[in-house]
Parts: sequence; C-alpha cells; structure tokens
Amino acid sequence: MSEPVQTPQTFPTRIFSGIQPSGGLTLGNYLGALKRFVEKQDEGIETIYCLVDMHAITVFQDPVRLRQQTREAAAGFIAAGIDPARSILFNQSQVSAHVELAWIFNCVARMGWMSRMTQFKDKAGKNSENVSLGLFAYPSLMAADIMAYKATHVPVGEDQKQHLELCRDIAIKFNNDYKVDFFPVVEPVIEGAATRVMSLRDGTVKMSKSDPSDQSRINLTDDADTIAKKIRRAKTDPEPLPDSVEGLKGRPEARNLVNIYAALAGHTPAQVIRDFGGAQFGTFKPALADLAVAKLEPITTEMSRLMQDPAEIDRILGEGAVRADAVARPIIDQVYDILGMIRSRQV
Ligand code: AQP
Repeated sequence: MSEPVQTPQTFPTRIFSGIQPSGGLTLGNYLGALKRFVEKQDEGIETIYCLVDMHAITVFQDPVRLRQQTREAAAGFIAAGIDPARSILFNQSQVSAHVELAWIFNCVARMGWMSRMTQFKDKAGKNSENVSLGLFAYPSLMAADIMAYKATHVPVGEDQKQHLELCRDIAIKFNNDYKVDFFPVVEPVIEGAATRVMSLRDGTVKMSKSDPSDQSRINLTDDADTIAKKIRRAKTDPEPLPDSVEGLKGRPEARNLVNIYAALAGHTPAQVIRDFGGAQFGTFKPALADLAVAKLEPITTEMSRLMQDPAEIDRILGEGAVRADAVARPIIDQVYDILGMIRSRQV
C-alpha cells in the first residue's frame, strides 16, 4: 500500500502520541507507550501527548466512567514522568482540529485501505455489521491526531504499526492530490524489549485494557500484592528458562515474561537470559514480581495522590488543550485554504 516517500522530510522533529481512556492503563500501555513518551520528553524533543477520548467512544463508554478514566490516565501520565510544563498533555475532545481533519482524511483515505486494517477486523470480529462507523474510521482520526500537529515521530507499541503506515499513505495522497508538500511522512518509533506485551493468561494475545479477564493484565492501579499475585499466577510452561534467547521460540508465555523483565529493568532479553537461563519459574517469577512492584508502586502511589484533586487534573488538561490548539489551528486553517474552502467568517 505504501508509495515511495516523495516529499523531503523538511519538518522539525515533533513527537505526538496518544492513549485511549477506554479503561485503566495497563503494563502494556506503560512499557509499549508511556515509558517511551517520558524518554522522548526527557531527550528535550517537542512532545505532544493526548488522551484520545474521541477514539474511546468508537466503542460505547459509560459517561461517568469515561470521565474518571480520562482523569486517571492523565494522573498515570504525570505519575510516570510526563511533565505538563515540558510536554503538552490534554484530552482530544477539547481540541476540535482533530475531528475537523479526521473528516477531511475520511475523504482522502480509500475504503480498501481501511478495510485491510487488522485491528478493525480483530475488534469487530464476526460482528462487523453491528459495530460503529467510528470504529471503522478509527485510523483516519488517528492520522488526523498526528497530522494536526505535523508530527514527525510517533512512539507506539507494535500493534499500531499498520495504522501508522495508513497515516503515511493518507499524508502522501493528500500531498499528491493537492500538489503540495504540506504533511510530513511520519516515522513510527517502536523501540524497547516490550513493544508487544502479551496477556498473562495467553502469551499469544496482546495484553489489553478491555480484556474481560483482569488476571490477563497488570493495571497501573494494582497494588503491590495484586501485582505479585498476578505474576505468580501467570500462565507458563513446565520447562525452566532456556540458556539462550533462541530457546524462547515457541514458548510465548516464557518469552513474554522475559521481555517484561527486560523492559522494566532496562536490559535486553539476552541479558535477562544470561542472569536467569536454566532457572525455574518458581525462581524467576518472584524476581519479576519484585522488579515490577519496585518500578510500578511509586507510579501507583503518585497516581492515587494526584487523583485526590480532580480539579487540578482538569486544569492541567485544559491548559494543555489551549497550547495544543495554538499549534493545530494554524495548520488546519492552511488545510482549509489548500482545499479551496472559503473562510470569511469574522470573529
Ligand atoms: N500490550 C501492549 N504492548 C505494547 N504496547 C501496547 N499498547 C497497547 N497495548 C499494548 C500501546 O499503548 C498505546 C495506547 O494504546 P490504546 O490505548 O490507544 O489502544 P490499544 O492499542 O487498543 O490498547 P488496549 O489496551 O488494547 O486498549 P483497548 O482494550 O481499549 O483496545 C499504543 O501505542 C499501543 O501500541
């Protein structure tokens, strides 16, 4: 589907990414996305991070819970190290540029492209006639999220790779259709040992906040005891850990736990195998539980402190939205101009 990149990348580096407040944040969201978000911010790159509540409603969300989950996710971002003074942090529905550009991209993206999206197929399952139109158009809104800021790099987990390829296709087609060099061709940033954290109950499916089994995931709100229990009960095979990374082939649950350990410790999976090769899970799981608790407990504690003051969280999101809007609005105005739309309303 991807055409060769035709436009030179002359755009300043700008990071954009988001997470849906469709449930509590998981260890998958943390290792695959949030931890990376903090690293990019700390490298001094311009970073814009968004709680994508408009994406969340592609599947029905209870309004009371959505508000709570959005605040909780914001608290999670801040507790994990996002500094609202250095990064722009806001929720998507407060900046209308996202949905405005999403409609335009709906008119650029092709039905064939969208219908090849595996996430839609997975989420719709056999029920594709009965899911929302928004779920089908989800990747177009995601492309708009990124392009509303002309972001050049997007840190994500492995599962979002295809959506980012679609974003590139939309940007290239827009540039070609309107004969402009307007949108950058975005680079996915998929890094680290845990770009795809798997369920603790089944090493072949992704850890997900909407999995019906709470035992399948570690939530950023889980206390130390719960984290340790979930790791102790995580599905494994009866073999000890292998002596080399290659030995993890065909052992999805073992591979998953090794990858989680590596990502939390800031090691490579090979280093973990060097330390634990030949060990039984009875030895490895408690070590992993200790590490997970040591890394996650400070975040959980800080999250619950921040959640004591929801008004302050709302204030931070509102302030972020004003700053995000200041970046996106001139870009959207130029898009309307490129499209030939009359913009004569006086404010
Ligand atoms: N299991 C995972 N491993 C690594 N990265 C992951 N991400 C999600 N799950 C994992 C990354 O987190 C970011 C935000 O994802 P999202 O919340 O917008 O949507 P999602 O990928 O659909 O996540 P969930 O948890 O599975 O949500 P639900 O259950 O609501 O659909 C993305 O960068 C994603 O790659």
